[in-house]
Amino acid sequence: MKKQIITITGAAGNIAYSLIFRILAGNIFDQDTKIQLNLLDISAALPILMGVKLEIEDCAFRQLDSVIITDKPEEAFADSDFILLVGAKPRSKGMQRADLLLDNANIFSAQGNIINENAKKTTKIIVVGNPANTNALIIEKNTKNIPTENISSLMRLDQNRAKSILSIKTNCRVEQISQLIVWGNHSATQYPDINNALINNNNEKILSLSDQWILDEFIPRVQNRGAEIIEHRGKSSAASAASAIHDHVYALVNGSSDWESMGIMSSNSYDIDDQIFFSYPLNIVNDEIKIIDAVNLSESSITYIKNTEKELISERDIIKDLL
Ligand code: NAX
Repeated sequence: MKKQIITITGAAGNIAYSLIFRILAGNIFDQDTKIQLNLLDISAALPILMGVKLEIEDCAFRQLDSVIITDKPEEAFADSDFILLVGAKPRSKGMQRADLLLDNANIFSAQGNIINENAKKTTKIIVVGNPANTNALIIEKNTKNIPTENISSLMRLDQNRAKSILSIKTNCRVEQISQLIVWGNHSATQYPDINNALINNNNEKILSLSDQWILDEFIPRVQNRGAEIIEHRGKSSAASAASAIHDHVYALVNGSSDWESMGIMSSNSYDIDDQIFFSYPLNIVNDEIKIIDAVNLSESSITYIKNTEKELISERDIIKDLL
């Protein structure tokens, strides 16, 4: 029997409540592969985790092997094939962004050290808790035993949002759209780049879109979609975030024929500072993530890209003591 161990942190939270069921009902692995879930949260959340475990069992998922619930990161990370770092502190009323950054940075640096000591070298780490890209950098610096290329941060939610907004505008299906990517940070400075996008492998429809729609509607709508969801739901994105994490892990396992957006350690590609996690257009082939070279960038695209790079450098400055 083949088995994959998936660790989810923040497992008593909102995203996890969708994510767990999306993974177990999904098609990331072939149907003969069983899944062991290691669910980690803080001690106060253990009763909730017990309720979640009972619900998982009640689904009688064919692919489920077992569920471990724990407040001990050492136990949660042991032997894991995928570590989904979702758990983080939410921003409370009156809290400054820098304080949140530091609070969450401390969580990620502590978890990085424990992963380094307890996880397999081959484990793949996906950082979701915000600020996801900068937390991924902290994880990278604190997991010397794990190859850098095994660490990525979630940008697929932003990419999915861009695809769905474009599909509604152009009256086409999402699967007809390709090469639509998001550069930079998972924040309002991200750059959803429509310039290389295709519909049915053709750029005619994209070229017919007005600059006014792209600049004043499409880009800001994708950048601020998280806030738009909060405005309507009174809560942040959870089901769509979970679905995007599923898609991200699916692409890591099965590869991707389309361009993917993920935060990965920059290696000066596209002249971006080499010590930040930056979302690039990527291909994933045979378990290897490769930045797509020579994507066409207009002057305006470079301005957007430099702006989001600047934000990531300033986030890094705030947490530099933890690197
Ligand atoms: P919730 O507040 O519902 O859940 C967070 C959970 O993390 C809680 O159960 C909490 O007890 C747990 N937690 C806190 N500290 C922990 C620790 N040290 N170890 C283990 N668990 C810990 O938040 P939720 O809506 O699930 O969002 C989780 C994170 O995802 C947030 O940081 C959020 O900002 C981020 N997001 C990132 C996205 C991305 O695309 N990268 C999109 C969605 C989401 O906004």
